[in-house]
Amino acid sequence: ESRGPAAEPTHALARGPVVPPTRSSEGFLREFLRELQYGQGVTLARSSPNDQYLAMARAVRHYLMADWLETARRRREHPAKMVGYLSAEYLLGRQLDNALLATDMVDIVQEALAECGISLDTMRAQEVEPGLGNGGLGRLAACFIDSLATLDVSCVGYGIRYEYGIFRQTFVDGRQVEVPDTWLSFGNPWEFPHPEREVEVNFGGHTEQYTDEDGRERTRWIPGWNVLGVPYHYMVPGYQNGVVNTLRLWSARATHAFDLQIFNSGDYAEAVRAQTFAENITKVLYPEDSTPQGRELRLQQQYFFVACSLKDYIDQTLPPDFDLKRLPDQIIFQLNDTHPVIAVPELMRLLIDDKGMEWDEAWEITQKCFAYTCHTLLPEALEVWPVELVGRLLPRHLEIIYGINERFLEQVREAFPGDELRVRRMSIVQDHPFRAVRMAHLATVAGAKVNGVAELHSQLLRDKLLPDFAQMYPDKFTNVTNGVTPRRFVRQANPALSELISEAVGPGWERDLSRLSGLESFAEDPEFREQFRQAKQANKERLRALLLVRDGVELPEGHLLDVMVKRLHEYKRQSLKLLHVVTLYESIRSGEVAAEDVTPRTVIFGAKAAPGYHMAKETIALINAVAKTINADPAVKGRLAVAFPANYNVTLAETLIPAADLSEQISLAGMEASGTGNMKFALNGALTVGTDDGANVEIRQLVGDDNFFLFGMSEPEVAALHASGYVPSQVYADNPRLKRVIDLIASGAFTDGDPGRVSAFVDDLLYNDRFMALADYQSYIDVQERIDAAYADTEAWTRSAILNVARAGFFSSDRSMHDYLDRIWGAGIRL
Ligand code: B1N
Repeated sequence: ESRGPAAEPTHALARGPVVPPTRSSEGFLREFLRELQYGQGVTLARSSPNDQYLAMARAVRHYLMADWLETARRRREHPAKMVGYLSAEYLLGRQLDNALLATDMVDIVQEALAECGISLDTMRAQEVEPGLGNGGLGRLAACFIDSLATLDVSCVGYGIRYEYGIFRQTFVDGRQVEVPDTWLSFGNPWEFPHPEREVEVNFGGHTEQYTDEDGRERTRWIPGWNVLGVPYHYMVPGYQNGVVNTLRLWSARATHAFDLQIFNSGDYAEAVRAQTFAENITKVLYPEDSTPQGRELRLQQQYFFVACSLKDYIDQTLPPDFDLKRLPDQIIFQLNDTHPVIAVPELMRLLIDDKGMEWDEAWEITQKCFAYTCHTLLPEALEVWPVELVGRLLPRHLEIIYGINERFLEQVREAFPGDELRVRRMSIVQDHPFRAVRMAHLATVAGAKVNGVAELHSQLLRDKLLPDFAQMYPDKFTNVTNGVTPRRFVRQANPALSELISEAVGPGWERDLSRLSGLESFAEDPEFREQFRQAKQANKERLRALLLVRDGVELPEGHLLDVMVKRLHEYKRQSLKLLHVVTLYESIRSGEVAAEDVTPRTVIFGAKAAPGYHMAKETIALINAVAKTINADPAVKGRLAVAFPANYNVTLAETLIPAADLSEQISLAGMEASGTGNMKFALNGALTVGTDDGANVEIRQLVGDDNFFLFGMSEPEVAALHASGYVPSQVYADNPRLKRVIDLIASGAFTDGDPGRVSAFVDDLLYNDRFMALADYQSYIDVQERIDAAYADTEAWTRSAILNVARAGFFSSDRSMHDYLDRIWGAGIRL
């Protein structure tokens, strides 16, 4: 398709560069009113808040447009190596505030809106956040593309435009009920559809051999059906640096040919059904975090978006005459977990079948174009796809996977002669318990590099999850500890603290977070500590106001705010937190401690459970039941409260995290790959109570033992207990306090006297307890008692909190990106 006008423009305006609108409140007002009147087609007087929001969002967008077009031009004209970030999830969070911060327009916009009688806060509240991810993995992708734009690295994020993102969580009688996330229903001012850049994606059918003109034996894929992928572009602005990168999300449509064929057959209803069938592919985000269910539609989603992305890159982004031998000089595709790994055989297929390359050459190129990030240690989280399914959906890809595996296993046999057990362990195709493709093995064999997401995780990845591979390819394995963007999670989420930081260390720390170390000396300054406490207090007030209108919850004042927010999963051990809450409650109720002697504490939970995850849903119901009982009991009033606001998401996190005093990071050691919430809390001046797991290890090393509450078994201790045989019921029997707490829950004290509603939870703890909550119980109770005492020493606590902020600069995702550049993406990517 040709681009540009048919003839040379004659008017200066048409030749000139893109002119951004005037940066003043009047300039913005003009853009806003133009969008309202000409874009929405309403007058200010008749406009709804949604009209106003859409118009103002588009007006803000105008200020990014010149930079977006200029960044794209620059990248075309100086083609540096690009990062193609392949991720099935991007948990972006709201866009408006991020765009205002990137353009430094908050004040201008606020003033202009005030002239119209509109409050910026009302506008902010209109936006439904794009929830195109489940949790940490999706949010990480969003932080990474933010950092790459801020560092001016050429990057396109590729992903899926789910019509329904992560479900909205509601509670009915304390139990989770999922409601569809209709985030697109009021219009989306942040996306740019490009139907003219649609690409075709094939599925099904069979393969056949043929002889080409040069007499070569070749294979071709005769697909059974296909769909179209339409790209939607999103701006990814850097922080006040004139750079705007692109996020390209794909949406599925029925192909026109297919449509037309059926339409011509006269079966209108059938034509519409075909449409629906195709569009199903990007209909909904699978809501499993960490434990994907092997559903056919999910594999369709995965292949759909990587096929679109590779085709788009090769056919539309590279120059038309590009020599594909040089592909590794131009792109590195980063695989965000195994979800996009089907891109490996897809690139092989493109190079061999479509471009006529020989296998060995295509494989050499492919191996340089991919790198793989693993995000888990749970064996059940490693994706495997049944051979039968892959063969039916992607018959050519299955052949290619077999081809890769055959050659790979030959190398294994060469390196380890006679070790057939090893060959079977390492094979990309497993035979037991069913024949399936192991996507992590495929990614590891194909990837130039394989990384874990925190030091401990990378070590366990090498030693426990993929030891055979680490032995064979020691140089492939590396670590990049995760990070979070300081723009969204400090600057935007915590204006009070941000102002303090700027006063202390000067401006610009948002793009060089190592400068937070300049706060170190301020920890000793009583006046600064007082200001720091005031900032925390202001954030608590903000949270109070939000929870009151959002959830009808009234937070008590003056409490230690103890926060556990993350997906609900047994390995994360919300159950252990609950045992602590019931322990506190029981000790006051029984008169063991006087209420006046208890450090007042409010515990806040936020967690979605995968809809099919039974034990997780039982845990949610029990947390709500315990909260209801405790909050209604005058015996603990003013001393202990529990809140569980529904639908924890990025937007809530932005208000919740800055208000927290205590960050709960209590997974069983060796289970949480990294965690990223832990980093956000530390950067916002909460102290961590945590196990020696994931990135907690590095947080503790950096902030120091005195400023971190460590408890529980270490990973080697967990392994030893597993090996020696763990009997949770014995722990229960041996610990009278634990026994009282579990007996209280089991008695139905929190469930209207009904033990039936808690028996699944209790039985699992006593007779299974896969994640050893009972084994860590006493240690957890002990550390929480130390926390109560520590919180009472206000000055010492504040000093520790400041030191957490000062020493957590390492956890900027900008640093993570530098590490990817140094250790994985290699030379050729300009900075
Ligand atoms: O990825 C985060 C880590 O900080 C967390 O520790 C880790 O649990 C998380 C299948 C996942 N691992 N695996 C997933 C998500 C969705 C899905 O369908 C797996 N998420 C993580 C960032 O590194």
